[in-house]
Amino acid sequence: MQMSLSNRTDFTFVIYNTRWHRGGEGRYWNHIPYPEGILTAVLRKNGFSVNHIDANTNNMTEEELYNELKNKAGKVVGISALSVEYRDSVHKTLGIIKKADPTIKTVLGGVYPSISPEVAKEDENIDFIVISEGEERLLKLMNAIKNNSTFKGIDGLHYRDENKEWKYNPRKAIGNVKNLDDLPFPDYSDYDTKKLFSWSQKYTQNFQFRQLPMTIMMTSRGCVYKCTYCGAGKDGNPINDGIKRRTPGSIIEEIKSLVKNHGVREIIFVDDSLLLPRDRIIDILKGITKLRDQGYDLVWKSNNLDLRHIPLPHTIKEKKGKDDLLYWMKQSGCYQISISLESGSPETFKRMKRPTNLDHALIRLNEMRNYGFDEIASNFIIGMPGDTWNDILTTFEFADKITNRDQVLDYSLFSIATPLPGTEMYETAKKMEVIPKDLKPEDFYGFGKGVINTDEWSAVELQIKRAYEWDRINFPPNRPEHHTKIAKMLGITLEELKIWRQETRQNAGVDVKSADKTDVQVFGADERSKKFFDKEELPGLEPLRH
Ligand code: B12
Ligand code: SF4
Repeated sequence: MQMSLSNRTDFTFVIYNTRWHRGGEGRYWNHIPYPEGILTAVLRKNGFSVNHIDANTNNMTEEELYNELKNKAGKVVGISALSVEYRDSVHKTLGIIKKADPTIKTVLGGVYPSISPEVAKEDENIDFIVISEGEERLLKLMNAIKNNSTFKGIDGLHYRDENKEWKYNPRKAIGNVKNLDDLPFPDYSDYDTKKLFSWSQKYTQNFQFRQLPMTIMMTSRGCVYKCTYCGAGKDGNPINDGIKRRTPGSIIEEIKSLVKNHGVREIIFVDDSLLLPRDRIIDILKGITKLRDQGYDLVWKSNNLDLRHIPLPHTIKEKKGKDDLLYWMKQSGCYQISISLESGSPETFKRMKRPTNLDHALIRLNEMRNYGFDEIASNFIIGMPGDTWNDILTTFEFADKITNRDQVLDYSLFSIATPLPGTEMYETAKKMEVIPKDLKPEDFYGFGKGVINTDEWSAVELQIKRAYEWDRINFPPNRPEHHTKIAKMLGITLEELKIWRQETRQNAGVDVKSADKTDVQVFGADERSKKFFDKEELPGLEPLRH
């Protein structure tokens, strides 16, 4: 039954079911409604009513979402979308929303529509696209809809005029959120966070947890670097909207509220450059250490720490002092390090515009071991436009050396360079004519499938090489204990690891079904999740240390 317009909620956030990707082939992604939470808090603070429909956590079918929308959808429905290659779940969801009620106004925001609005705009089920930071823009949009006034003054907004033609109000050069400390903390009150924060996602170290419940936080926005393969690196890009950082005090307050309201015991920081400037991060880590000393049972990690920001040992003035970053990381409960070394070839680093000194990298990795970090993973990218086959081999050699000879790295992940729209690499690949002229968004598949072909090497060769090198470097037969360690980091059994490796080799890293079907560990299927699910009380300040 449809609600009458008068008592309808003003705004509904829908989280799409990531399993709808590629006609239901997979792949599931754990989605914490962090942007949705912040935007909800902003809207509620300004008097708008908001509700949420989470098709992902609740693994809804299309029909279930349709029925849920019939019952709950507000006058305006919004979706947050991350990456262009996962857009089909987004567009499917938009279709269901309009089918449930064509009078609903739909608004799309997030990285995908911000970088690729032209792709998103092809969907006739979208009414508005908000580019870049949404806090002020969404509020202005909601006020304009409520007051039936013009959209012309809202920068960074794509909207349709009375003839259904798309119009765009150019985005101000630098985003409109001036001070991140002014933003409210994310509002998760519509969610059963005991469930939402107690998932684990197999086959990725990023979504394995030491303690549940867990959640994500971003303490700063923007990145100081200009890597050619990354959307955040390109000047003027909507996801490069100036560098903004929250103060340590506000971050500690947010952590306290997450513990108090949701029993959070683990945090993943998702900043692009968490470790800069050093004073700020050390103050944050001292704050977390203090909370732990007071009995807060907290650990943390980050999905991507920049190795270049770890101080070289000889530069530390005072051990355990203000500049001893690794000491404070350890003290504050950081238990796993994910970095992006990206290459082993000096020539590739130039192409990436990513200045890296590999001797220093080795010193830093050794130092991490000295401080007791025993779960260190690194990303590598192979096959940049302009790379020679030797550059590619050099990267594998380097990864092998630091993993198996020096044993300062525990797990190496290799991605095939993918020229995503909005990156400098995309422009270069077009100029060099190493990607098809009519490259379509659906050609982006993930980072196991190449789209670049050069005179020297082909995408298929890279796929095969990547699959076999990943297997060789990470799983040498003479280090069985290492296999066990990686399986533990990825939250899988040795049997699952065996099948995954086999499937990766046999399919050259593409269409690897076992790793794509990560939704089997729905909440409660995982023993650690179950532990909290079965409990009536949130774990709160239980003094459990790991
Ligand atoms: C955390 C994260 C993830 C998490 C998701 C976390 C979660 N919510 O549970 C996980 C691990 C699942 C993930 C997965 C992937 N990710 Co990711 N991820 C990020 C990361 C590091 C932070 C995102 C975040 O939370 N930002 C904080 C919030 C507050 O910012 P925001 O999302 O931009 O939201 C603001 C605005 O965009 C806007 N907004 C957002 N939503 C909405 C909605 C409405 C209605 C409105 C009006 C406004 C609005 O307002 C918000 C507040 O200002 C970004 C890097 C980055 N700097 O953004 C990469 C990033 C988004 N990921 C990226 C990629 C490539 C992926 C994967 C494809 C990785 C892979 N190997 O397959 C998958 C795709 C998943 C998918 N379904 O699309 C790329 C996307 C590049 C591109 N051009 O498409 C990014 C940009 C990293 C990078 N620099 O390359 N990711
Ligand atoms: S890859 Fe990382 S360091 Fe490079 S521009 Fe992107 S976010 Fe910054």
